[in-house]
Amino acid sequence: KLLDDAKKLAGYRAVEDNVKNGQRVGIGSGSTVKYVVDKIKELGYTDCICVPTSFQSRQLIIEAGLKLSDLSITPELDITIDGADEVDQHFNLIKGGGGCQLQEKIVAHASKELVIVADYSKDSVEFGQNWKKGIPIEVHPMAYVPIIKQLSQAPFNLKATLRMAVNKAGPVVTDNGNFVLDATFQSLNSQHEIEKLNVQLKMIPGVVEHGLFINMTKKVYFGQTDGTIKLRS
Ligand code: DER
Repeated sequence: KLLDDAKKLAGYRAVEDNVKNGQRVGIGSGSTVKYVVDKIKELGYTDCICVPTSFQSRQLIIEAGLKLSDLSITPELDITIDGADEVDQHFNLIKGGGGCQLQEKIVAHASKELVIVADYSKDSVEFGQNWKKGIPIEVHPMAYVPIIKQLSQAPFNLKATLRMAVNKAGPVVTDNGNFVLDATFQSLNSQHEIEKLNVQLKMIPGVVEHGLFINMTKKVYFGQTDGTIKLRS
């Protein structure tokens, strides 16, 4: 309940502060973003044009009766509001807890601004301080075994495991038909190392996208348990 209220606080305030009726809005994925859509609807912003980042996000837009579009029709967005699994003091994000990182990063990249909404549990100083499940890496199914092997070696030294589904036999299959690896790391204690990894991961054939969102946002709303909001910007 406390956590949910914190998510709601962040989602509502981010919309109140940043969205105007008629804007082209990227809608992220996850549980916090649900409140973003609720607030857009509540404010009656029926002229907003909304682009989803997953089947879940698309359903939220449709069920709220908001205008649905896609990047083919609306290739440039004014703002994307999305959740995160962790945000460190340098605005490095770990995303992909919900397995939606590919479309989230594409839509964020197509936006003039990315605003993150999160509950207090995502608020970190050091990278990897709170989120211990590793970096989500979306991979083509044919290559997951060789990629796990390559990730275990230098220069990565990551322990990657295939994300298995809970309500389906076998691995999680993303909205794009790919698998997800969760890659835990010992220490990534410099911005330089994080930025290097951000690029190196994408160079591995078969890696489609990953959940490191580096230098993509400058504004994060953290909902607190006491009804307040902590804004990092
Ligand atoms: O998958 C993602 O990147 C989502 O944004 C997600 O990790 C945030 O999830 P939450 O809002 O349900 O905590």
